[in-house]
Amino acid sequence: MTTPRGAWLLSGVLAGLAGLATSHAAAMLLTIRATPVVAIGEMVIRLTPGPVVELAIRTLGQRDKPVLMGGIFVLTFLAFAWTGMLARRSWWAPLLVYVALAAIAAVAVLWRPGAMGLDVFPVVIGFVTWVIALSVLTDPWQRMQHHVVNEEDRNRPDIATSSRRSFLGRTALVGAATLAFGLVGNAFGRGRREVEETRRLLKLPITRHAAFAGTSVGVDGVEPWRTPNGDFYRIHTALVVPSIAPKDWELRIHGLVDRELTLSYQDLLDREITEAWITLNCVSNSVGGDLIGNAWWSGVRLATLLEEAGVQPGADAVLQTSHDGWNCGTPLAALTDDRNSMLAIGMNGVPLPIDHGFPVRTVVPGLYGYVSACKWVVEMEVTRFDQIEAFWTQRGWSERGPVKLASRIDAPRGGDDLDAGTIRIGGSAWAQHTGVKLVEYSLDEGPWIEAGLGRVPNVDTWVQWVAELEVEPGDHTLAVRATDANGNTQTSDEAPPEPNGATGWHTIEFEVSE
Ligand SMILES: Nc1nc2c(c(=O)[nH]1)N[C@H]1C(S)=C(S)[C@@H](COP(=O)(O)O)O[C@H]1N2
Ligand SMILES: [Mo]
Repeated sequence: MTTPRGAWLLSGVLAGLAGLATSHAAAMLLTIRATPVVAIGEMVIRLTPGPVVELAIRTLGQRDKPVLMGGIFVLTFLAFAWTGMLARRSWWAPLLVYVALAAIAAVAVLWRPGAMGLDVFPVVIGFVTWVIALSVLTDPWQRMQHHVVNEEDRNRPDIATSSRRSFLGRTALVGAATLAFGLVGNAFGRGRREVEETRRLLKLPITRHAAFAGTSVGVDGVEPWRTPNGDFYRIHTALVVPSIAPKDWELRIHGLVDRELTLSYQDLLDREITEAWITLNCVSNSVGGDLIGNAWWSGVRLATLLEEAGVQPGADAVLQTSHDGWNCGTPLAALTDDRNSMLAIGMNGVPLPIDHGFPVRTVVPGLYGYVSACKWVVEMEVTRFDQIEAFWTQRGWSERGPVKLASRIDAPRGGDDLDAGTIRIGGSAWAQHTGVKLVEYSLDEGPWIEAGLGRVPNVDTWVQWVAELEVEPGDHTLAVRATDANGNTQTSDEAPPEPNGATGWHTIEFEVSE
């Protein structure tokens, strides 16, 4: 007896859709911007030769993207139907198709600018769903094929009927689950899309960054002095990033204060806006690492707000709490002295991106993010360090997190193979809120030589360094160290990031050929 073709086709298509639904839901829940299918679309656009793109735009006009996405959906649809047909004869053939589809999606997702390892997670979820759903759906027919061993059985209607019944039940189940995941993904996506739309339409009383000349030393391979928002490192513990509309945002300042303050977003806009270049970095950054970025921040000074609230004697900390429940304890002094600690609403001249804390986050020059840069901040309790524990201090990180003096080589990169002759080397150095006075480099453990420095607008940003040097064929090592404005030189002692920031000289190896 033969099993119905249509049922195999349907199984393949439904299993495929189920995988798309779970991967989409996973992407939305993790707020990964592109679902795998969209990422594939973007990859196709990037791979398509220019003339073809132009031809497509000329003939299709505005419809080019819908046509592309439609084409991708049709092809995946056919591939899914095919997996169903393949499942009829073998268990491994559909698996191969799934592996191929998942591999394409993984490459597409990871190839996006600013992609992170976690971005492949939805692809993995989709793949697992495909395998499970296909086996669940085709199981009744597989059994029927295997159990029908002798000729008489072939015509036993009871076997066919029970297989059909079992298949229909499973189809309904998988179909319902697919629909549910589709709806979940859609709902989460919509919440974020709406806030994103509100954010996009916001007109804030902030300036685009004031261009500050001379900050860049103009060496190829050195990270730009101003980090574009899309390239700014992102660190948070939230799996689902809060989507908060400005009208729903409120900050309560309370604790050891004379007057409690409750601020709305509009209250912030009505105040004087302060703008400044501030370099933010993560305590988890390893020597030479890239968990650091520099932006033009716009916001309201915290010193003014805390003065209004009237801080009481004895307080030395502010426990900040995010909408997502994360918290941090910040030294009160860093929020009330003359530095530009602020409740930021703008980043590089646009409303704070959602992933960077929209609508409001804290920025404190000179402290690592884990003790200060609370995103989606909704509560500030003026208190004492001996009364509190915060998210990272509970996990063994230091109570206070002043940024350590550090420097980095961006060009050349470790492992580069260069031509003999003159090369330009460079990178950056930072000692937020103290300032960097001197950067030196040493080639092949030779003497320390002073590098040139770019200009900086204040002591709260990183500074670029540059040098020109002659290199001869062979293997080389290059090290860098900085000295801060107080005359302290970076220690060569190597310390890991935990518990309060890495130390050591960034040292790289490169090769020079004839
Ligand atoms: N709500 C919330 N805020 C947070 C964090 C977090 O996990 N949750 N991480 C902190 C850490 S460790 C750093 S280094 C900075 C990173 O800010 P960014 O993602 O805008 O670069 O945010 C800080 N603020
Ligand atoms: Mo961090």
